[in-house]
Amino acid sequence: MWRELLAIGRHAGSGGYRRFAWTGADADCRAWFAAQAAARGLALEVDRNGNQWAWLGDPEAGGAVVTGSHLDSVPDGGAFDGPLGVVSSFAALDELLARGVTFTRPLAVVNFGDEEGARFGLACVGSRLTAGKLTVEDAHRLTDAAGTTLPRAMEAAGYDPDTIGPDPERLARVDAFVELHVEQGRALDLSGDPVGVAGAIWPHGRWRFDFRGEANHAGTTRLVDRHDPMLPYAETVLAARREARLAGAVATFGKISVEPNGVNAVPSLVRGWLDSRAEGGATLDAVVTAIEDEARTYATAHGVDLEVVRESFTPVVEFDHALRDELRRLLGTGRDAELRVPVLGTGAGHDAGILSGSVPTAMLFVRNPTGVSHSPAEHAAEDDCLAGVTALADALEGLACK
Ligand code: HGY
Ligand code: MN
Ligand code: MN
Repeated sequence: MWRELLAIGRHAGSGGYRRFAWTGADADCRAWFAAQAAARGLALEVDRNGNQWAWLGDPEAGGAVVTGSHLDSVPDGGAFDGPLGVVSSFAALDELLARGVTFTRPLAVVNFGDEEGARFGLACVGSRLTAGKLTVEDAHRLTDAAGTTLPRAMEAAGYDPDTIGPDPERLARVDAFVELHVEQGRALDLSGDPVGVAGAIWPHGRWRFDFRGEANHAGTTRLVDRHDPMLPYAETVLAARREARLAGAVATFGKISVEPNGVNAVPSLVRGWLDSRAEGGATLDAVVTAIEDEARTYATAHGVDLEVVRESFTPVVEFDHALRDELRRLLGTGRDAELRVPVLGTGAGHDAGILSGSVPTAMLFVRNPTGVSHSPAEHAAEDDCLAGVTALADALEGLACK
Protein backbone atom coordinates (compact mmCIF):
# COMPACT_ATOMS: atom_id res chain seq x y z
CA MET A 1 0.00 0.00 0.00
CA TRP A 2 2.78 2.37 1.09
CA ARG A 3 4.96 1.64 -1.94
CA GLU A 4 2.07 2.20 -4.38
CA LEU A 5 1.61 5.70 -2.97
CA LEU A 6 5.32 6.55 -2.80
CA ALA A 7 5.67 7.10 -6.55
CA ILE A 8 2.80 9.59 -6.85
CA GLY A 9 3.81 13.23 -7.21
CA ARG A 10 7.44 12.58 -6.35
CA HIS A 11 9.86 15.03 -8.02
CA ALA A 12 12.83 13.13 -9.47
CA GLY A 13 15.22 16.05 -8.97
CA SER A 14 14.51 16.87 -5.33
CA GLY A 15 13.08 13.53 -4.18
CA GLY A 16 10.34 15.60 -2.57
CA TYR A 17 6.61 15.50 -3.21
CA ARG A 18 4.58 18.02 -5.17
CA ARG A 19 1.01 16.90 -4.50
CA PHE A 20 -0.94 20.13 -4.74
CA ALA A 21 -4.69 20.53 -4.48
CA TRP A 22 -6.70 19.64 -7.60
CA THR A 23 -3.63 18.84 -9.72
CA GLY A 24 -2.81 15.59 -11.52
CA ALA A 25 -0.80 14.29 -8.57
CA ASP A 26 -3.78 15.02 -6.31
CA ALA A 27 -6.04 13.10 -8.68
CA ASP A 28 -3.63 10.15 -8.59
CA CYS A 29 -3.64 10.21 -4.79
CA ARG A 30 -7.43 10.25 -4.82
CA ALA A 31 -7.47 7.32 -7.24
CA TRP A 32 -5.13 5.43 -4.91
CA PHE A 33 -7.49 6.13 -2.00
CA ALA A 34 -10.52 4.94 -3.98
CA ALA A 35 -8.67 1.75 -4.94
CA GLN A 36 -7.77 1.04 -1.30
CA ALA A 37 -11.41 1.54 -0.32
CA ALA A 38 -12.65 -0.71 -3.14
CA ALA A 39 -10.11 -3.39 -2.30
CA ARG A 40 -11.66 -3.58 1.20
CA GLY A 41 -15.27 -3.33 0.09
CA LEU A 42 -15.60 0.05 1.81
CA ALA A 43 -18.30 2.40 0.50
CA LEU A 44 -16.56 5.44 -0.97
CA GLU A 45 -18.21 8.81 -0.49
CA VAL A 46 -16.84 12.12 -1.79
CA ASP A 47 -18.35 14.95 0.23
CA ARG A 48 -19.40 18.33 -1.11
CA ASN A 49 -15.90 19.69 -0.51
CA GLY A 50 -14.10 16.84 -2.24
CA ASN A 51 -12.98 15.04 0.94
CA GLN A 52 -12.99 11.25 0.47
CA TRP A 53 -14.69 9.01 3.08
CA ALA A 54 -14.32 5.21 2.94
CA TRP A 55 -17.09 3.68 5.11
CA LEU A 56 -17.36 0.35 6.93
CA GLY A 57 -20.97 0.14 8.08
CA ASP A 58 -23.84 2.54 7.49
CA PRO A 59 -22.80 6.20 7.68
CA GLU A 60 -26.44 7.13 8.27
CA ALA A 61 -26.47 5.12 11.50
CA GLY A 62 -24.54 7.90 13.27
CA GLY A 63 -22.05 7.61 16.12
CA ALA A 64 -19.22 6.93 13.68
CA VAL A 65 -15.57 6.67 14.63
CA VAL A 66 -13.48 8.24 11.87
CA THR A 67 -9.74 8.12 11.26
CA GLY A 68 -7.52 9.39 8.45
CA SER A 69 -5.44 12.42 7.44
CA HIS A 70 -4.39 14.10 4.15
CA LEU A 71 -2.45 13.09 1.03
CA ASP A 72 -1.44 16.49 -0.32
CA SER A 73 2.01 17.94 0.42
CA VAL A 74 4.01 21.12 0.79
CA PRO A 75 6.39 21.85 -2.13
CA ASP A 76 9.07 19.14 -1.99
CA GLY A 77 7.51 17.69 1.16
CA GLY A 78 8.35 14.32 2.63
CA ALA A 79 6.65 10.96 2.17
CA PHE A 80 5.13 10.70 5.65
CA ASP A 81 3.38 14.00 6.48
CA GLY A 82 -0.23 13.07 5.74
CA PRO A 83 0.15 9.75 3.89
CA LEU A 84 1.40 7.91 6.99
CA GLY A 85 -1.95 8.70 8.64
CA VAL A 86 -4.03 7.52 5.68
CA VAL A 87 -2.00 4.36 5.04
CA SER A 88 -2.00 3.55 8.78
CA SER A 89 -5.77 4.00 8.89
CA PHE A 90 -6.34 1.39 6.19
CA ALA A 91 -3.72 -0.86 7.82
CA ALA A 92 -5.37 -0.48 11.24
CA LEU A 93 -8.71 -1.42 9.70
CA ASP A 94 -7.07 -4.50 8.19
CA GLU A 95 -5.69 -5.31 11.65
CA LEU A 96 -9.15 -5.01 13.23
CA LEU A 97 -10.67 -7.28 10.58
CA ALA A 98 -7.83 -9.76 11.20
CA ARG A 99 -8.60 -9.63 14.93
CA GLY A 100 -12.18 -10.58 14.09
CA VAL A 101 -13.62 -7.74 16.15
CA THR A 102 -17.33 -6.89 16.15
CA PHE A 103 -17.95 -3.28 15.19
CA THR A 104 -20.56 -1.47 17.27
CA ARG A 105 -20.28 1.75 15.27
CA PRO A 106 -19.76 2.76 11.65
CA LEU A 107 -16.09 3.38 10.92
CA ALA A 108 -14.58 5.53 8.18
CA VAL A 109 -11.15 6.33 6.77
CA VAL A 110 -10.98 9.89 5.43
CA ASN A 111 -8.69 11.79 3.09
CA PHE A 112 -9.08 15.53 3.70
CA GLY A 113 -8.27 17.65 0.64
CA ASP A 114 -5.76 20.50 0.54
CA GLU A 115 -4.49 20.30 4.12
CA GLU A 116 -1.18 22.01 3.37
CA GLY A 117 -2.59 24.97 1.45
CA ALA A 118 0.50 24.84 -0.79
CA ARG A 119 -1.37 26.02 -3.90
CA PHE A 120 -3.92 28.51 -2.59
CA GLY A 121 -2.18 29.65 0.61
CA LEU A 122 -4.84 28.62 3.14
CA ALA A 123 -4.23 25.55 5.34
CA CYS A 124 -6.84 22.80 5.72
CA VAL A 125 -9.31 23.96 3.06
CA GLY A 126 -11.16 20.62 2.87
CA SER A 127 -11.75 20.27 6.60
CA ARG A 128 -12.33 24.02 7.13
CA LEU A 129 -15.12 24.02 4.54
CA THR A 130 -16.78 20.92 6.02
CA ALA A 131 -16.47 22.32 9.56
CA GLY A 132 -17.89 25.68 8.42
CA LYS A 133 -14.63 27.50 9.24
CA LEU A 134 -14.21 28.89 5.73
CA THR A 135 -17.02 30.72 3.97
CA VAL A 136 -17.94 29.71 0.43
CA GLU A 137 -17.24 33.29 -0.69
CA ASP A 138 -13.73 33.25 0.78
CA ALA A 139 -13.10 29.80 -0.69
CA HIS A 140 -14.18 30.96 -4.15
CA ARG A 141 -11.72 33.85 -3.88
CA LEU A 142 -8.69 31.60 -3.24
CA THR A 143 -6.27 32.05 -6.14
CA ASP A 144 -2.98 30.32 -6.95
CA ALA A 145 0.24 31.92 -8.25
CA ALA A 146 -0.91 31.42 -11.86
CA GLY A 147 -4.17 33.28 -11.14
CA THR A 148 -6.35 30.15 -11.16
CA THR A 149 -9.13 30.36 -8.59
CA LEU A 150 -10.19 27.42 -6.46
CA PRO A 151 -13.51 26.97 -8.34
CA ARG A 152 -11.74 26.82 -11.71
CA ALA A 153 -9.16 24.37 -10.31
CA MET A 154 -11.92 22.14 -8.88
CA GLU A 155 -13.80 22.20 -12.20
CA ALA A 156 -10.62 21.31 -14.10
CA ALA A 157 -10.29 18.32 -11.76
CA GLY A 158 -13.90 17.30 -12.44
CA TYR A 159 -15.46 18.58 -9.20
CA ASP A 160 -18.39 20.95 -8.89
CA PRO A 161 -17.30 24.05 -6.95
CA ASP A 162 -20.90 25.13 -6.46
CA THR A 163 -21.57 22.37 -3.93
CA ILE A 164 -18.83 23.38 -1.48
CA GLY A 165 -19.82 24.55 1.98
CA PRO A 166 -20.44 23.52 5.57
CA ASP A 167 -21.55 19.91 6.17
CA PRO A 168 -22.93 19.86 9.74
CA GLU A 169 -25.16 16.85 9.01
CA ARG A 170 -22.09 14.80 8.09
CA LEU A 171 -20.16 15.85 11.19
CA ALA A 172 -23.21 15.22 13.40
CA ARG A 173 -22.83 11.54 12.46
CA VAL A 174 -19.25 11.46 13.77
CA ASP A 175 -18.63 10.74 17.46
CA ALA A 176 -14.82 10.79 17.33
CA PHE A 177 -12.05 11.58 14.87
CA VAL A 178 -8.57 10.17 15.48
CA GLU A 179 -5.70 11.26 13.21
CA LEU A 180 -2.35 9.46 13.17
CA HIS A 181 0.54 11.63 11.97
CA VAL A 182 4.30 11.44 11.82
CA GLU A 183 5.71 13.62 14.60
CA GLN A 184 7.13 16.88 13.24
CA GLY A 185 9.66 17.30 15.99
CA ARG A 186 11.90 15.13 18.16
CA ALA A 187 9.94 14.75 21.42
CA LEU A 188 9.40 11.00 20.91
CA ASP A 189 12.99 10.51 19.78
CA LEU A 190 14.15 12.24 22.97
CA SER A 191 11.72 10.36 25.23
CA GLY A 192 12.41 7.02 23.54
CA ASP A 193 8.76 6.29 22.77
CA PRO A 194 7.47 5.00 19.41
CA VAL A 195 4.02 6.60 19.80
CA GLY A 196 2.60 9.64 21.54
CA VAL A 197 -0.77 11.38 21.91
CA ALA A 198 -1.38 15.04 21.08
CA GLY A 199 -2.18 17.51 23.83
CA ALA A 200 -2.56 20.81 21.99
CA ILE A 201 -1.76 22.60 18.74
CA TRP A 202 -0.14 26.03 18.97
CA PRO A 203 -2.05 28.92 17.42
CA HIS A 204 -0.47 29.68 14.07
CA GLY A 205 -0.99 31.79 10.98
CA ARG A 206 0.32 33.05 7.65
CA TRP A 207 0.70 36.76 6.79
CA ARG A 208 1.65 38.18 3.37
CA PHE A 209 3.95 41.27 3.47
CA ASP A 210 3.80 43.29 0.21
CA PHE A 211 6.69 45.79 -0.03
CA ARG A 212 6.05 48.11 -2.99
CA GLY A 213 8.97 50.24 -4.19
CA GLU A 214 10.12 51.67 -7.51
CA ALA A 215 11.52 49.57 -10.30
CA ASN A 216 14.75 50.97 -11.66
CA HIS A 217 18.07 50.17 -13.35
CA ALA A 218 20.46 48.27 -11.08
CA GLY A 219 23.47 49.82 -12.76
CA THR A 220 22.63 53.46 -13.23
CA THR A 221 20.39 54.37 -10.28
CA ARG A 222 22.28 56.02 -7.40
CA LEU A 223 21.74 54.26 -4.05
CA VAL A 224 20.29 57.42 -2.50
CA ASP A 225 17.71 57.68 -5.26
CA ARG A 226 16.37 54.16 -4.82
CA HIS A 227 13.10 52.95 -3.29
CA ASP A 228 14.24 49.34 -3.15
CA PRO A 229 11.64 47.02 -1.45
CA MET A 230 14.21 44.24 -1.03
CA LEU A 231 15.92 46.18 1.77
CA PRO A 232 12.97 46.59 4.18
CA TYR A 233 12.02 42.99 3.35
CA ALA A 234 15.49 41.79 4.37
CA GLU A 235 15.43 43.85 7.58
CA THR A 236 11.97 42.43 8.37
CA VAL A 237 13.19 38.85 7.99
CA LEU A 238 15.88 39.52 10.60
CA ALA A 239 13.39 41.35 12.85
CA ALA A 240 11.04 38.35 12.66
CA ARG A 241 13.76 36.00 13.87
CA ARG A 242 14.67 38.40 16.70
CA GLU A 243 11.10 38.92 17.88
CA ALA A 244 10.36 35.19 17.80
CA ARG A 245 13.54 34.31 19.68
CA LEU A 246 12.80 36.89 22.38
CA ALA A 247 9.21 35.61 22.78
CA GLY A 248 9.99 31.85 22.65
CA ALA A 249 7.88 31.68 19.49
CA VAL A 250 8.74 30.75 15.89
CA ALA A 251 8.64 32.90 12.76
CA THR A 252 9.62 31.93 9.23
CA PHE A 253 9.76 33.77 5.94
CA GLY A 254 9.96 30.68 3.71
CA LYS A 255 8.30 31.96 0.56
CA ILE A 256 9.08 35.11 -1.44
CA SER A 257 8.11 36.45 -4.84
CA VAL A 258 9.86 39.39 -6.51
CA GLU A 259 8.65 41.50 -9.43
CA PRO A 260 10.05 41.82 -12.03
CA ASN A 261 12.64 39.40 -10.57
CA GLY A 262 15.44 40.54 -12.88
CA VAL A 263 19.08 40.37 -11.84
CA ASN A 264 19.75 43.90 -13.16
CA ALA A 265 16.55 45.56 -11.99
CA VAL A 266 15.73 47.17 -8.65
CA PRO A 267 12.44 45.38 -7.79
CA SER A 268 9.08 47.12 -7.91
CA LEU A 269 7.49 44.61 -5.52
CA VAL A 270 8.79 42.12 -2.97
CA ARG A 271 6.18 39.76 -1.49
CA GLY A 272 7.20 37.77 1.58
CA TRP A 273 5.02 35.26 3.45
CA LEU A 274 5.44 35.03 7.23
CA ASP A 275 4.51 31.81 9.06
CA SER A 276 4.45 32.47 12.80
CA ARG A 277 3.38 30.30 15.74
CA ALA A 278 3.51 30.49 19.52
CA GLU A 279 2.30 28.44 22.48
CA GLY A 280 -0.28 31.11 23.38
CA GLY A 281 -2.47 33.39 21.28
CA ALA A 282 -1.42 36.57 23.11
CA THR A 283 2.26 35.82 22.50
CA LEU A 284 1.60 35.17 18.82
CA ASP A 285 -0.33 38.43 18.49
CA ALA A 286 2.49 40.35 20.19
CA VAL A 287 5.18 38.79 17.99
CA VAL A 288 3.34 39.42 14.71
CA THR A 289 2.42 42.97 15.76
CA ALA A 290 6.04 43.72 16.64
CA ILE A 291 7.25 42.31 13.31
CA GLU A 292 4.67 44.34 11.39
CA ASP A 293 5.51 47.55 13.29
CA GLU A 294 9.20 47.15 12.55
CA ALA A 295 8.45 46.32 8.93
CA ARG A 296 6.53 49.59 8.59
CA THR A 297 9.42 51.53 10.06
CA TYR A 298 11.87 49.95 7.62
CA ALA A 299 9.52 50.47 4.66
CA THR A 300 9.07 54.15 5.49
CA ALA A 301 12.80 54.65 5.84
CA HIS A 302 13.25 53.39 2.26
CA GLY A 303 10.28 55.24 0.80
CA VAL A 304 8.57 51.91 0.23
CA ASP A 305 4.87 51.12 0.80
CA LEU A 306 3.88 48.11 2.89
CA GLU A 307 0.63 46.18 2.98
CA VAL A 308 0.22 43.20 5.35
CA VAL A 309 -2.57 40.66 4.73
CA ARG A 310 -3.40 37.75 7.06
CA GLU A 311 -4.00 34.80 4.72
CA SER A 312 -4.49 31.93 7.15
CA PHE A 313 -5.02 31.64 10.90
CA THR A 314 -5.75 28.76 13.27
CA PRO A 315 -6.38 29.49 16.96
CA VAL A 316 -4.99 27.29 19.70
CA VAL A 317 -6.43 23.75 19.75
CA GLU A 318 -6.77 21.87 23.03
CA PHE A 319 -7.67 18.30 22.05
CA ASP A 320 -10.67 16.70 23.79
CA HIS A 321 -9.30 15.62 27.18
CA ALA A 322 -11.67 12.68 27.61
CA LEU A 323 -10.78 11.23 24.21
CA ARG A 324 -7.09 11.91 24.73
CA ASP A 325 -7.12 10.08 28.07
CA GLU A 326 -9.27 7.27 26.62
CA LEU A 327 -6.62 6.79 23.94
CA ARG A 328 -3.84 6.71 26.55
CA ARG A 329 -5.80 4.12 28.53
CA LEU A 330 -6.43 2.01 25.44
CA LEU A 331 -2.85 2.20 24.26
CA GLY A 332 -1.45 1.67 27.73
CA THR A 333 -3.25 -1.64 28.15
CA GLY A 334 -2.26 -2.88 24.69
CA ARG A 335 0.03 -5.77 23.89
CA ASP A 336 3.05 -3.88 25.17
CA ALA A 337 1.64 -3.02 28.59
CA GLU A 338 4.77 -1.05 29.27
CA LEU A 339 4.08 1.09 26.22
CA ARG A 340 4.12 4.53 27.83
CA VAL A 341 2.14 7.09 25.93
CA PRO A 342 3.48 10.64 26.30
CA VAL A 343 1.26 13.66 25.58
CA LEU A 344 2.88 16.08 23.13
CA GLY A 345 2.15 19.69 22.19
CA THR A 346 2.85 20.61 18.59
CA GLY A 347 3.37 23.67 16.46
CA ALA A 348 2.05 21.84 13.37
CA GLY A 349 -1.50 22.34 12.20
CA HIS A 350 -3.74 19.38 11.30
CA ASP A 351 -7.24 18.60 10.09
CA ALA A 352 -7.89 17.14 13.54
CA GLY A 353 -7.29 20.64 14.90
CA ILE A 354 -9.82 22.15 12.52
CA LEU A 355 -12.45 19.50 13.36
CA SER A 356 -11.88 19.78 17.12
CA GLY A 357 -14.52 22.50 17.31
CA SER A 358 -17.15 20.21 15.76
CA VAL A 359 -16.40 16.68 17.02
CA PRO A 360 -14.19 15.17 19.75
CA THR A 361 -10.80 14.71 18.09
CA ALA A 362 -7.47 13.21 19.10
CA MET A 363 -4.11 12.63 17.45
CA LEU A 364 -1.51 9.90 17.62
CA PHE A 365 2.08 10.76 16.73
CA VAL A 366 4.65 8.29 15.40
CA ARG A 367 8.31 8.84 16.25
CA ASN A 368 10.37 10.80 13.72
CA PRO A 369 14.01 10.09 14.60
CA THR A 370 15.32 13.36 13.18
CA GLY A 371 12.20 15.48 13.69
CA VAL A 372 12.68 16.76 10.13
CA SER A 373 9.45 17.42 8.20
CA HIS A 374 8.31 19.46 5.19
CA SER A 375 11.46 18.11 3.56
CA PRO A 376 12.37 15.09 1.39
CA ALA A 377 14.51 13.97 4.34
CA GLU A 378 11.41 13.34 6.48
CA HIS A 379 11.52 9.74 7.72
CA ALA A 380 10.06 7.31 10.23
CA ALA A 381 11.39 3.80 10.97
CA GLU A 382 9.22 0.91 9.78
CA ASP A 383 9.01 -0.58 13.30
CA ASP A 384 7.70 2.73 14.63
CA CYS A 385 5.18 2.95 11.77
CA LEU A 386 3.99 -0.57 12.62
CA ALA A 387 3.74 0.41 16.29
CA GLY A 388 1.59 3.32 15.13
CA VAL A 389 -0.71 1.00 13.21
CA THR A 390 -1.09 -1.26 16.25
CA ALA A 391 -1.75 1.74 18.49
CA LEU A 392 -4.35 3.09 16.05
CA ALA A 393 -5.97 -0.35 15.81
CA ASP A 394 -6.08 -0.57 19.64
CA ALA A 395 -7.63 2.90 19.79
CA LEU A 396 -10.24 2.15 17.12
CA GLU A 397 -11.05 -1.23 18.71
CA GLY A 398 -11.65 0.47 22.05
CA LEU A 399 -13.79 3.18 20.49
CA ALA A 400 -15.78 1.30 17.82
CA CYS A 401 -15.85 -2.36 18.79
CA LYS A 402 -17.02 -4.51 21.64
O1 HGY B 1 1.80 24.01 8.41
C1 HGY B 1 1.38 23.12 9.13
O2 HGY B 1 1.44 23.22 10.33
C2 HGY B 1 0.78 21.87 8.54
O3 HGY B 1 1.80 21.10 7.99
N1 HGY B 1 -0.21 22.20 7.54
MN1 MN C 1 2.47 19.40 6.83
MN1 MN D 1 0.19 16.98 7.88
